[in-house]
Amino acid sequence: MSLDRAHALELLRSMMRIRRLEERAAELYQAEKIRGFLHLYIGQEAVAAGVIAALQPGDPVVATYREHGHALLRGISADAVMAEMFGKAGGCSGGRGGSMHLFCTGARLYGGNAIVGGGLPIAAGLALGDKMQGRADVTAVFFGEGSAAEGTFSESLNLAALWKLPVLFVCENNLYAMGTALSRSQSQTDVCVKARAQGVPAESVDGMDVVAVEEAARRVVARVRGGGGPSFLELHTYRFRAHSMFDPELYRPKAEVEAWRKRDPIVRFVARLRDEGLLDDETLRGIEEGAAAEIEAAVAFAEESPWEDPATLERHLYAEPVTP
Ligand SMILES: Cc1ncc(C[n+]2csc(CCOP(=O)(O)OP(=O)(O)O)c2C)c(N)n1
Repeated sequence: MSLDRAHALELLRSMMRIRRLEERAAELYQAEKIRGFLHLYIGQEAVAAGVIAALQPGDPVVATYREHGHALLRGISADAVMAEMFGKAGGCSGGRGGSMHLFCTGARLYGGNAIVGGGLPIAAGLALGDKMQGRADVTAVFFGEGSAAEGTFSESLNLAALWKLPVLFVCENNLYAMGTALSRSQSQTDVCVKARAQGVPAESVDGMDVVAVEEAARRVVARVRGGGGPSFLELHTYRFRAHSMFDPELYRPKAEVEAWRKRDPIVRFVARLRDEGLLDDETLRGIEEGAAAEIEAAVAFAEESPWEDPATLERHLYAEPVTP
């Protein structure tokens, strides 16, 4: 397929913004500026970039704890994402959520969810709400293959299929759930078979190829938006870094990591764009520098953002009193 240059560069820019954000987050974690848990997305950028490019700006997005990139591409500013990772008041969740709980109803990003499989019923609920209120939105929910072992997986797919809910299920299959390969925890290792068993049409795509991801997502999103009921995409991808910053990575061979690194979605896309004469050195440098400047500004914003006031610590724990 021939690529539209402006759009292709936008996809590249999306992936590079995520990569830069994540690389800086890793450094800031080592520097103890970001505390708690931190799960990096490096290697998987083509999935968020390709799928979100196929959505409308108002479509709800639900993600897991590996969601910094999804939040950024859904329109939450790098400032608000970074400040949230710092636990500062300027963060998109007011500093109360941290890395795993980026949230913004204005952008229709409904998490950032720490519970494996926890986003699936939230997505079904959002889609039910949209359908009942006559909105033509498509909810995209991103989750790992580890979620396919959870009860919420079959429950949510079942209801979505039964009620023809407008949900796009996006399984980011990076082969490991923490240190557990799929075949060690699930008798059925083909997640598409599991999805089809619940009546949801499913297909597998190369998740390291942003163009293939976007093409597949556009096709199925159109069907979902047209009232065809839910769809399921399995994206074969890989995280180049550890599960979280605490993971010694004893469960996978270094050669495997190296083999997947050769399929880096950014390096691969840059090579393709060069081959097709769509990218020159200067444009590439411009995109890299733009991403770096955006993230540096976000770090400065997070540094300067105040801590939340301890006097308000109980806010959001209890319902605010309603005066009649
Ligand atoms: C219900 C539940 N069980 C266990 C955990 C601990 N846990 C955190 S991440 C994770 C692995 C999830 O793997 P996967 O869904 O494949 O996503 P990935 O981390 O690969 O993106 C587990 C078991 C949890 N957070 N929630």
